[in-house]
Amino acid sequence: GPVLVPVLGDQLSHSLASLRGSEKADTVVLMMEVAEEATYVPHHKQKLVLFLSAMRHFAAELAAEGWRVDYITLDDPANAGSFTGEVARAVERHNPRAIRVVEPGEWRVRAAMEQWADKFPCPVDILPDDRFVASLAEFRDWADGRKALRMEYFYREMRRKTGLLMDGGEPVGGQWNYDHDNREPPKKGLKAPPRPLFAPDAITRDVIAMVEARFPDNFGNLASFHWPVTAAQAQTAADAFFAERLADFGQYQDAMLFGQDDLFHSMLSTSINLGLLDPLDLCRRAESEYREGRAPLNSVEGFIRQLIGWREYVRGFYWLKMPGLAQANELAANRPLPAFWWTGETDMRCLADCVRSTHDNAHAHHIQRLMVLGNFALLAGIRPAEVQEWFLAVYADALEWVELPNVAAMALYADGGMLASKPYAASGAYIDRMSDYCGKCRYKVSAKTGPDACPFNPLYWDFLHRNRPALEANPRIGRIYATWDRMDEGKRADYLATAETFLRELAPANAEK
Ligand code: FAD
Ligand code: DLZ
Ligand code: SF4
Repeated sequence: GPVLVPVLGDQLSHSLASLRGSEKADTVVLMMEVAEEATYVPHHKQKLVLFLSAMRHFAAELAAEGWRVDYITLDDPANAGSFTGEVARAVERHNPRAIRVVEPGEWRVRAAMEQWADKFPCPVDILPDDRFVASLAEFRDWADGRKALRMEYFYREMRRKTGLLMDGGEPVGGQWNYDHDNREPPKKGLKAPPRPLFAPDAITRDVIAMVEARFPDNFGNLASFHWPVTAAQAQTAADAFFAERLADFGQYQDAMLFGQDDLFHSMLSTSINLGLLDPLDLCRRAESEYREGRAPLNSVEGFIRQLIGWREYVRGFYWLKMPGLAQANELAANRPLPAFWWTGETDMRCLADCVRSTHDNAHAHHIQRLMVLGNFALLAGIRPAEVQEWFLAVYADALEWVELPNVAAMALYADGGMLASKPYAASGAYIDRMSDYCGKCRYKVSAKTGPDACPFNPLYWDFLHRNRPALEANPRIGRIYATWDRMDEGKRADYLATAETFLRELAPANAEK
């Protein structure tokens, strides 16, 4: 029989290792829409449409190139409902002499895939996913014997390996990292150019109808679906980013403005994570924007660092720390996820705007995820497992390998500081400095305690007080306790009482999705 090549929903790259090593005449490409992937978390409707539509477009492209594609739709009455079940059916149909597949992005799927060799009568070859700069073995070697795994040092290795922004052995401009230039508050009246939107074509409209029919109660809005679903559309999106937004990307990377959901971000994460864009190619293009004088070094270095630094690093971290990372809860946080994370019904204007953007776009930008949503969950002590599930469900770019390290380790400090040297905890002043959220908020960011106080203010101190045994010894945070200890006792009691009142009144989400 032929070689069976299963291609998963985040493997939509024509250069995929399993396709590169195969002969068209001798191969059946298997693509599977399965209930298990559609329901393992309650995905945002746009995320469901994005994956399924992009899969259908990719299958059509492969067929047009002459590949034999066996495509199973979600509403096929014979659908077995899981990758393993569908591969079993395909083995019956095609009697393959071998199965060749690229390793999956998620641990859950890897565990299932490792059973295939025993289940099926033919050999199963699981190939490394070489769409990353660092192999998993390379990351393990780098991590081996290190006490803390700081992204910055790994990033320098990736700069040397790729030669990106290098002048010989030295970093361009003399420094590795220009992040200190990338923390500008937004200027009054700042407005980013709009990004290209991709209207749903017939394939996407079919998927939209299917998702509305099968998942009517999932979170999210489909009227505003306009993600790129093909490599060509993703290139158009990338072109627009390089031409119109890269130059300001660095400066306003941490800025937040009410109702401006994209600002100067690339909005390319969905396309990169699905495999429609090659991250290394994007980095080379960004570098040439710098070399040709069209974008400043801080923007270009920042963009490249997100891709060959953070993105590569969190992937290595995920595979190093799984399966424990999914259960990690170093700070023993035990509060249920609040209902407003789904409804957006809160007087906290920053959070309401972030939940609204998440609902409307299946996207929020990094600082909204980290310093508004993540910071709130950290300070309020929300259960990591519930926060993780929410992030995995609601963002169109969420695959567990990238979501989990960002949520558990970066935002919630649930790993106890392997990734971050201290918790990203901040009071309302940080959000006020970096955004225009606070002016029209029903809470006062300058009020520290009492019913009008910005909840981030008392929650900040409540968090530090509650977690003192775990955090006091941290040299980067210990001195904050000196400030706390110097406050008079009445003030400290007011902080704790204000936090307690706020937390008591937080309605939990229960089973509501
Ligand atoms: P840009 O700001 O334009 O950045 C460029 C690219 O760099 C992104 O497309 C992305 O591929 C990469 N990148 C940037 N930051 C990170 C990071 N911290 N980790 C990995 N890659 C990064 N990113 C995801 O792709 N999927 C997730 O599920 C996800 N969950 C997150 C959860 C939390 C709590 C936090 C703090 C961050 C999360 N991120 C996640 C990282 C980051 O927020 C998104 O990649 C980014 O907002 C995507 O928008 P963009 O393409 O406009 O990014
Ligand atoms: C996210 C997702 C969804 C919603 N549906 C599918 C699907 O039906 N078929 C598929 O191949 N992939 C889907 N995906 C992406 C997978 O969850 C992703 O490829 C794996 O989790 C990676 O290990
Ligand atoms: Fe958010 Fe506090 Fe500002 Fe309101 S005052 S927008 S709750 S940071």
